[in-house]
Parts: sequence; structure tokens; C-alpha cells
Amino acid sequence: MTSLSRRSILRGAAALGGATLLSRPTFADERLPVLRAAPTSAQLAPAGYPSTPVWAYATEATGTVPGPEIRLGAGERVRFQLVNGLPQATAVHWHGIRIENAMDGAAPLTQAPVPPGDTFDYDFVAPDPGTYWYHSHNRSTEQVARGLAGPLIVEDREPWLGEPGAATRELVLILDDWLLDSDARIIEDRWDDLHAASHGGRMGNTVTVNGAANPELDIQPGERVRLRIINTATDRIMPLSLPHLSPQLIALDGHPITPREVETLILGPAQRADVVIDGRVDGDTRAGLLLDPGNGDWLEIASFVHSGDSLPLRGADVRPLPAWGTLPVPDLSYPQTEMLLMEGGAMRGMREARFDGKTMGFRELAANGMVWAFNGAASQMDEPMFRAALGRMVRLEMTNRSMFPHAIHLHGHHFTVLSRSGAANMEGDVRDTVLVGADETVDIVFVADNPGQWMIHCHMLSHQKAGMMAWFEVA
Ligand SMILES: [Cu+2]
Repeated sequence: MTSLSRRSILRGAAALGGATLLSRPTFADERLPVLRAAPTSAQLAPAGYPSTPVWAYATEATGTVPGPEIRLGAGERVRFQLVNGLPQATAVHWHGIRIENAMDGAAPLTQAPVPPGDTFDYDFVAPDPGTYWYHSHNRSTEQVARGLAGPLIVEDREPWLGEPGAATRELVLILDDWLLDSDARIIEDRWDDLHAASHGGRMGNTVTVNGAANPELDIQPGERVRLRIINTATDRIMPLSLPHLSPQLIALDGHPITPREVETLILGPAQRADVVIDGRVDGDTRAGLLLDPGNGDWLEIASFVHSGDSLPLRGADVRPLPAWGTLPVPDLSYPQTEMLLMEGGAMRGMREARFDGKTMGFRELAANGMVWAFNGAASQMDEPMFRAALGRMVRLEMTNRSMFPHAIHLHGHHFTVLSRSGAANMEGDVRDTVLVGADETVDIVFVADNPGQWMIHCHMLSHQKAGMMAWFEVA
């Protein structure tokens, strides 16, 4: 009975040109674990302040900020039924996962937004180990700012924790930025703030680590710990520092790198860094995770409290993470070259851009909520920025002709950063989101090996909403 009805469903899908054919049929009686998005509250501000009404993900009865940790092995499936308990339509994007297009959650490009009370089944393979996250990808300026984000951890392919030179323990640190009033309520009247959007975006006034203001984290003297740091803020670029903890960078955006010492680390919105730290053995009992809010003051946003027996120091050489082994190596000899020109924003602006099928001047664009453009078009969603044949090597030259940095994110792919303003990036870092500074040009290259329609946008979500959004097609 089931197989018969399945077969007729498949036949029906084939008659429609396969458009509705899922890569893996879902049985009607198969219940996926639920991931519910709904309003709740969370104690974000320090003790003494009221709790904050938020929107949160839940796999248990009550939602949490950040959302529950999803953890699985490389090559395993992520399977959830999204249940929308919000007063708005929503969708979940699985950031950095080289996912099948229909599961990307990039509403409205890859799926219709899920209306309040409705559901959507997500079922996909997470092929690559690393530190990822999931978040709302519909009205995301508002929905991510209200709390809809959580960690997605794909474990190392081979054992790493506990091996010689590796860490013995790991901590996931979700860094977020909230705009709160004096009663610790989210300030709700600035979702359409064009002034913020034309500058650095909707900046908060409270930075949390794992949903708390300046939490204390235990560490043993001499203990080597792997931090999986995720910037889930809508707009805040986070310069970070870990003084006295000998930080060494081991992965960026989930992708392993040759371990290297870091003084400061800059994480744009959506970027991740895996950092190994060594607990201090100098007798001091505290060390901090510091953030520069933009004025050169380094504020403590979490503290490491040392207690327990001293452990023998693990030595300066940090064991590299096991390689992915799954990403095609770009062949640079014959690339398809594409351009991405970023224009707009305060202090430079743009004379005109296309929007909604028309060429508009700056004032008319602003009246439509648009203050940024990619290649002379604001929020161009009718047609792709470029098309690439499946398997083609694409070189994308991204030029930022504005006064603000942008965090450019490609969906469905990771890319190698070739150069910044002509200077070769010797480290050859592979990322899914890259910061392009004011007046900077960043050259990236990737193999377009994942078929479908993929968004490319600024991950400063105020900028995305105000024009920095497009897509490319791999077919
Ligand atoms: Cu931007």
C-alpha cells in the first residue's frame, strides 16, 4: 500500500518534470524530531534585570537562546520538522553546510516561507566536519535579532580530542549582540532603520556568550581547550582577544587550517573560528575573552576561572584537525571570472541602481528601503548574478566601493580566499563568509559543484535587507 502510493507520487512528480521530486521520499507515518520556533523569554541581561522576551528554537518543551545544539558525525543526516509557532512566516538556513539546494532554507529562493502554524521537513546530509550554525532566513534582520539562531556541530572525521597535542575538551561559544532597552526588552521599532542600514547595521548594546552576560567558564590551569566560537550577531563585527591563554587558530568557518598563533581575531557576522587555548599556569586565577566594541576599549564578555589541579602543559605544537578530504581543489588555469561590485551606504552612496525592474535614483531607492547594491542592482532576485556549469571553477572578484566592511556569504559552497587588494593570501584560507573591508578587493575561487540556485549576500543582515542580496545558479 505504502509503496504503491509512493510509486504513484513519484510518477506524478516525474510528470511534473521532477520539480516536486525529493531526493529522499518521506513516508507519511515517519515522524521527524521537532524543531519548534516560538516566543519565550530568556535571562540575557545581568542578574537584577528582567528576563527578555525572545523568539527561540526548541527541541524540548521550552526554547532556549541560543537554540539547542545539534551535533552529529560527518556524513550523517540532519532531520527535523520545523514547526512554526511564531506570529510570522519563517525558514531555517543551515549556515555553511554544503547542503542539497531544496534544504537550504533560503526563503523565498529555495522554499516558500513557512506560515505561522505550519511545518516544513528538513532532511539532509552534513558532509563536512566543523563548526556551523542554523538561523532564520526569512525576515532575518528581525528574526535573528529576536534570537532564532543555534549551533550545528559536525564532529571530526577521526578522533582529535585527547590525541597528542590536541585539546582534551571543547566549549561552544555563541556570541550574540542584542539591542535592549532599560527593562531588557528588545527594541522593536528599528527593523527598518535606514540610518543604521546605511552605516554598520543595527548595532546592539549587550553582547552575550551562550545567552548570558559575561558568564564564568571553568578551566584547569594548563588545560588545553578547543573553543568553537560562532558570531550569530545580525550586524556586529567582533574583534576578539584571549590574553594570557596562548590562543592558536585551528579552523575558520568549519574548515581546518594549519594551526597558527593569533593576537586578535576578527569575526564578522556568521563567521566561526575554532581556537585552542591553554589555561594559565602563572598563578593568576582569571583570564578573559575580550571584545572591542569599536572604540579600542577591550571589554570582557566571558571569563575563564582557573581551578583544580594544574595539568602538565601540552607544548606549543597544536595538533592540526583532520582534513575534510571532501572539497574539490580549484584548478586555477581556466576559471570563469565574475565580478561583485558593492556600492552604497552613508558617505559614498550611489547615484542610481536597478530595483524592482526600474532604474532609480538614490532618493527613490531609499524610499523603497534600498541603500546598497551589488553590480548596480539592489535585491536583484528575478535573475541570477551569474550562472556556472556544474563542476566549473569560478573566480569571483569582489570589490567594496563603500565606506563600510561587508561579510559576504555564499550559500552551498566554501571558497578559497586568493588575495586581498592584490596581496596573495598565503594561508589559502577556505571559508563560507568573508569580510571585505572598505575600498578592499577580495578575490575568491570555488568549484561550482553543488547544483541549484544559491544566495550570495552580505551577512550584516541590515545590509542584506537594504539591497545586498542576489543569487547565482549552478546547473
Ligand atoms: Cu554589508
